[in-house]
Amino acid sequence: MSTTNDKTGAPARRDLANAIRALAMDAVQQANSGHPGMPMGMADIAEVLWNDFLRHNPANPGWTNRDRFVLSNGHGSMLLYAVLHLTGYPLSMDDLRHFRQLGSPTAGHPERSLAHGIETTTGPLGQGLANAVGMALAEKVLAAHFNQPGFPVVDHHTYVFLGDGCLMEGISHEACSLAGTLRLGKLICFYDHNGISIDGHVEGWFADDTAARFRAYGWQVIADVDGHDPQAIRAAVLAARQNTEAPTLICCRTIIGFGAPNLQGTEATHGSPLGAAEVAAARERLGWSAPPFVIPEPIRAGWDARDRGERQEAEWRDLCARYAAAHPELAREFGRRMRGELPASWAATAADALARAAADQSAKASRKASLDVLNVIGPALPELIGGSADLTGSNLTLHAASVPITAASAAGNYIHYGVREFGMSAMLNGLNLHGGFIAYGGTFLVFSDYARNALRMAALMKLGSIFVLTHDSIGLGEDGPTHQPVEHVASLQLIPNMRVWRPCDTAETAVAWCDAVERRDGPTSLVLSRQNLPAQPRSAGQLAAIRRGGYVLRDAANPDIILMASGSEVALAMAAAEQLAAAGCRARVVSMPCVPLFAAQDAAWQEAVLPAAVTRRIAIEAGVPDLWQRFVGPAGRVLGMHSFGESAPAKALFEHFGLTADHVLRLARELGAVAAASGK
Ligand SMILES: Cc1ncc(C[n+]2csc(CCOP(=O)(O)OP(=O)(O)O)c2C)c(N)n1
Repeated sequence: MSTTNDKTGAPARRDLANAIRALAMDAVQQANSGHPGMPMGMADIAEVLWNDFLRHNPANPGWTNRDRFVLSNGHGSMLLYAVLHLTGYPLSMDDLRHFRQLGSPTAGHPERSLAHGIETTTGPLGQGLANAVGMALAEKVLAAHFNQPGFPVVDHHTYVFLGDGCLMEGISHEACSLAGTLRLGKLICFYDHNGISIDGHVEGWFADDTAARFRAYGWQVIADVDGHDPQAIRAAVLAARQNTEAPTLICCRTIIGFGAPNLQGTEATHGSPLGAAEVAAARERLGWSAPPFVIPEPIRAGWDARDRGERQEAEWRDLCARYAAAHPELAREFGRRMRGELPASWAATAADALARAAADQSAKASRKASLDVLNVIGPALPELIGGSADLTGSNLTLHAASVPITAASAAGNYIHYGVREFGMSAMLNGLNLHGGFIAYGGTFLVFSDYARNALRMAALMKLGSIFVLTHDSIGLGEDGPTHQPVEHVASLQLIPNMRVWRPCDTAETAVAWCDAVERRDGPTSLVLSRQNLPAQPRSAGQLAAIRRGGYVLRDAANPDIILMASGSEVALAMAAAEQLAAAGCRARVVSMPCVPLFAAQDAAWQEAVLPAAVTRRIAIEAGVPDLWQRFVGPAGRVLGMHSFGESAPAKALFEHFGLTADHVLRLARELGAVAAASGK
């Protein structure tokens, strides 16, 4: 390599950084696809952060007290893969050679894989940053829950790389504004201020005074740092760590594609291979003589973090052992929380919540039923951390044991997120990614659109985030069509691995909550009503069957017709079944609070609930009809919404849109169910 910079003969810092540049150029070239510019531009920053500051153990990527590192500008994934490989994570050179290939852990954008040291899935710009805000908040709250004088068992930083794109995205405002307000002092972000995005030089579309913007949020800003000067970067990180009262943004001036002699500083390096000639020229310019995918031994040794990581973790384990001796109960609880195990009492808590819900025969909004359940499970689940995007009184997310988290006190379990649905949802994901928490947050169902990509990312990452989505339909009434979801339940169902519950009463709401808490490999959307819903009578067997997602709520031997519904429309189906019975028609009512769960049941259950022989079927939902078609079949009908709602009292709206028992009766007659019954 070109130089050594000290008497020890250790490689110069620039040479260490060039290992990232070479790997990025070569992997992108090999894949003929990818983004070399950012890794080449941020390589010097990564070298300083990873070699001088980051506390992590490549042999145990999931070490509880590791620093978290988030690559929010995820298109620069090769930077992350390179440093993980170089520092000693189980990410092999072969994996780097297979960048962007099927089955390789080196996907186009980083995909969460703790085994490889990838903390979160990034790529949708800005969202990694918001995840990181959630992680930094998790650290602060956990520290408040568990640290004792002389025992800082929770004590780590959260570092983020981000670019112009992340800062242009609105979610960066939501998350960073709250991070400043909550004084997340151990969050340290590096802004890759290279002046370039895909369309070229950003002045024409991004001329903010970013430093002033972040100072206004209450951040410490270290402006104008030369992102290619290790000493300047080091000094900035030291200053960032000094300030524990405010998050820090380090604005680093960098050159995108640094080292590519003809293309650096231009958008040409952003997202395409440099080409063989330019790669060769860059090697020359950088003084990097090793062939592709070869790391000279001194460079490899300069990066290897395994010994340091083992030592750091061992020190922490020693601290934990002393903590366990001094505070045995806290230590046990800390271990449980970080392993993600529910308390031993959970089964009893869940049974209690369900028993109370089943005994409650009062008519109740399911959002209120949800609060009742939270009042039972909340005090028994210290890992449950809630919040709302400024709709606490509407979402009913604040339970009796909720304690708000403030800038001054992190020893709570409730976050007033403010009007920031997307930021909140991505922060929920960050809280869940960090570990130690089961995070939920509320907003109106209709605003799940604002948050949608974070819900999608929760599903993609298999996170147990819980989204409390109230005001589920035209049933919210007077606020009108801007607030009345029509397509949202169906559209959430379309997200793979998203479990949507739309309970019809208190008992189903209790089951939905318990299922959401227990489900740790995917998110749940709890869709809840504003208006009161009557309690439905159930046998013990029916109560147990709620967990199947779809079950017979009102039976009739040899049914002439099946009515099926979810949420508020179950009561309507029950009323219609009564009226049909009066006309001699035997109607079965199927409650379907969780379609994906029902769809996952075995064929025998599905046949028992929806016998193929009964082809007269009507589904009722105050939403778009499309997704019910699969259950009603070609001969069935769906009574749903075909337009946006209107502003009026709920009762008037159900009538206006034909969501009535009379209408169900009419359809049943059209299907011949009543005639068939009288012919028996
Ligand atoms: C939400 C979102 N919108 C659009 C994109 C597509 N995209 C990827 S990188 C990029 C430009 C980012 O510019 P910058 O952050 O300055 O990255 P750099 O060019 O410095 O690598 C865009 C628009 C994306 N990944 N995520």
